Order: sequence, then structure tokens, then C-alpha cells
Amino acid sequence: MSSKSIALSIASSLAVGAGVGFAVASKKLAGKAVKVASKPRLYIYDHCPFCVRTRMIFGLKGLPVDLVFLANHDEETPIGLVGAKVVPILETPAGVVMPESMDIVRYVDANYGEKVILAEADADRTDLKQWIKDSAECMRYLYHPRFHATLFAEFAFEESRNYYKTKKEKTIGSFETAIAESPKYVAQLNEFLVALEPMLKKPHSVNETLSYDDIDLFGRLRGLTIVKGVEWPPKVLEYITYMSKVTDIPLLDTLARF
Ligand SMILES: N[C@@H](CCC(=O)N[C@@H](CS)C(=O)NCC(=O)O)C(=O)O
Repeated sequence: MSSKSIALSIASSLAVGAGVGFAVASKKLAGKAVKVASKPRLYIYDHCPFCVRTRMIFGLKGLPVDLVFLANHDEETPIGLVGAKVVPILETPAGVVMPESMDIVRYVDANYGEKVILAEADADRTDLKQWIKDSAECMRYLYHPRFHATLFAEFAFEESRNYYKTKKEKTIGSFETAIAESPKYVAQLNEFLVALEPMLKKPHSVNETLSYDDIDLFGRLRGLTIVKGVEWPPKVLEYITYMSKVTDIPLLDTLARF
């Protein structure tokens, strides 16, 4: 792992990045390093909706996992693992290393735990697919400046924050402008959420049963909880609150500042 990476282990035993480094030098810790390697590892950013997808399957199945929060500007680590500057990445003790969030979810659901828990995405949910397509742009304008302004582990370094800003401003323009235009985007989002509410077929799943559509949807909605002034329709709020609890992925409302 690159020295530029922040590696914060959620595991109880030993911080992953620093821990692995120490273990190499310390006979005392060598045993613990082996213990860390016995768990699958997810390389992620906390803010990243695709990474949320991969965290969900571990949470839903109650599986242990080491979360490794990479510094946003760290290109060396992901490129070294999968040949591209991308997260999420799964690395297993057996040596499986893979990118692509939905591939990771599928692999973990098929290979870990007692049984497969996710139904396939419902190809007939054209309403949901259209909603995801239509709401994506508004979400980007809300997400990016707020993620950047929040001290997630991946943004601990100034270099990480600058890297993110430069990259994302190429897609949405100035963060300052996006923030200044917040009322417009929040109003749009509120309308999207009103439209989403009747699409939730069950209180705790968007289709009749838990499926890949929930993996996609909660990944998107969790990031929006960092936006202040959003009017969450009751059923959507129930859905994200439940998902947050059963996946063990905190919502971001306590970090919402604007
Ligand atoms: N199709 C990929 C997309 C992953 C993706 O776009 N990840 C973003 C983080 S949210 C990324 O790594 N971007 C490169 C960067 O931040 O420089 C997946 O589903 O895993």
C-alpha cells in the first residue's frame, strides 16, 4: 500500500495500513498481521456511492470485513491492485482482487455466508431506472461540493481535497457556484424524492424482496443525507433509516452543514 494512503481499519484488532507496516518490522505483531489478512478487505472512499454498494452486502450478511479508506489522490494503490485509479476494490485472503461494485456484491453474496440473499434487479422497473437516470445530474451538483467540504478519511490531506476538486469541477463546474445554487438543486431533489416514494413497493425494499435494485438505490440515497434542507418523504426516510441500520453504514445527516 502506498504511504500516501490513509488506511483506517474498522476491524477491532489492528489498523490495516499502519498495522501491516508495523507487522513487517515487529515480531510481536506478526501474528496479528496474519489475522488481518484472514479477512476480506475493501478499498473504498467513505463518500463513494459505488463503495456503499459493496459495504452493504457485508453488512447485510453480517460478514467481517476490513475497510481501507484510501486517500483520494492515491493513484498508486488502486493502479497497483487492478490497473486503474478506481474504488471500490475487493481483496480477499485467497488472493482474489476485483474492481466493479456490482461484481464485488455478486461475488460476496455467492461466496460468503450461508445463502444468497439478493434477488436480481427487476428489469421491468423502468420507472426506477428512469428515476435514477433523471436524478443523477442534480445529485452530482449536490454531492460533489459537500463531499469535498467534509473531512472524510479520504480527504484528510489537502492534496486529496485538491485532487477531488480539480477532477469533479471538470464535470459540474465551480463548486462555489454549485453551492450558491443549492436552493435550486435542493428543490429539484425534493421533487425527485416525492416521486420516489410510491416506487418503494415495501417499507424496506424497492421491489417485493431485497434485490440489486436496493444496492443501487441506497448507495445513491445515502450520499444525499449530507445535504441540508432536504425534505425526506416519510417512506423514503423509513427506507434509508432501515437500510443504514441493517447494512451498518451510517447516514451522513450529522455531517450536513449546507
Ligand atoms: N463502475 C464502477 C465505478 C466506480 C467509480 O466510479 N468509482 C469512483 C469513486 S466514487 C472512482 O474511483 N473514481 C476515480 C477517482 O476518484 O479518481 C463501479 O461500479 O465500481
